[in-house]
Amino acid sequence: MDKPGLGERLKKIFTKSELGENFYEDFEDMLIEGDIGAASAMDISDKLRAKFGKKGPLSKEEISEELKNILSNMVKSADPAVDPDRTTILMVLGVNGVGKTTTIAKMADFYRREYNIEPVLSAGDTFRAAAIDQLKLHGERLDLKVIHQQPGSDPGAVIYDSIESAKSRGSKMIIADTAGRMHNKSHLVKELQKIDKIISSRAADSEYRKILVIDATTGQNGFRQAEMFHEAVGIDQIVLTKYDSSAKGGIAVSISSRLGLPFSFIGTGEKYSDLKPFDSGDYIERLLS
Ligand SMILES: Nc1nc2c(ncn2[C@@H]2O[C@H](COP(=O)(O)OP(=O)(O)OP(=O)(O)O)[C@@H](O)[C@H]2O)c(=O)[nH]1
Ligand SMILES: [Mg+2]
Repeated sequence: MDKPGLGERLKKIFTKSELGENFYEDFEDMLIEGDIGAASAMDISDKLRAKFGKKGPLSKEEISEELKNILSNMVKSADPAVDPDRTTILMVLGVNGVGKTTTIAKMADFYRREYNIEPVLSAGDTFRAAAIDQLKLHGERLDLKVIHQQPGSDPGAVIYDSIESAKSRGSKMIIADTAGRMHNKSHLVKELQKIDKIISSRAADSEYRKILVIDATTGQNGFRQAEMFHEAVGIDQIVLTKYDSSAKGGIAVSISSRLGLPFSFIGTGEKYSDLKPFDSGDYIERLLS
């Protein structure tokens, strides 16, 4: 945490400028530095201006309160709840290194604890041998079945097998890993669309969710990732990871408000228990602290 959070910065600009044009300029800069993105920063600043424009001078507390209101209308959360009587298929997507495999293990642990289901883990990232081994290791630690094939094999086939295996074992959940890296972007998109088609064809009676993992430390790059994956396959829910390692983390604001995508979980560490259902109130509190 090398930089102060938004709350600290707000304090600074509040003591620096009167509530005039300068204030709003500094305010927008502050939001942008907090990874909220230029478009959303302007949007927030316009709303604040519309509320307080001619009034002034205001206290930091008043601004903070209104900022919380504005943000809570921009950041959407999705309930991660599942129906334990119906099969749920979670396809986990995201660029390399964002925390997909770790999040899969954490979600498996969460659903077992909360819903008493035994998820089948699917090693659909066949691009690297290490990715398969990593998921197998989590499976051993959690004592969960991991369906895998050789590195380089067809991820669609691995996930198909996983769905069949879950069916025969009576498991109500499949959580599938996917590769975040391919030879190039169009390869990746094509591959994901192919997997999506296979799952869709097997998911008639199931709840099928496409879960995108976004790393809170990657800044506005995260917005472009969300746009790319959403365009490729249509994202249902997002998990924000590494919120513990980011003093900024405003990325959820622009993704949620501009793409309309909700967040279902937030990751705050490397342990299995460091994953909580996303609470937009908590997220905003922390963002402004
Ligand atoms: N601090 C922190 N670290 C995390 C969190 N989630 C994941 N990590 C760490 O981030 C690193 C990458 O995680 P992985 O799960 O391997 O990421 P991935 O997206 O599967 O990566 P690839 O398979 O290489 O594409 C690991 O060292 C994880 O322990 C989190 O919420 N907080
Ligand atoms: Mg991985």
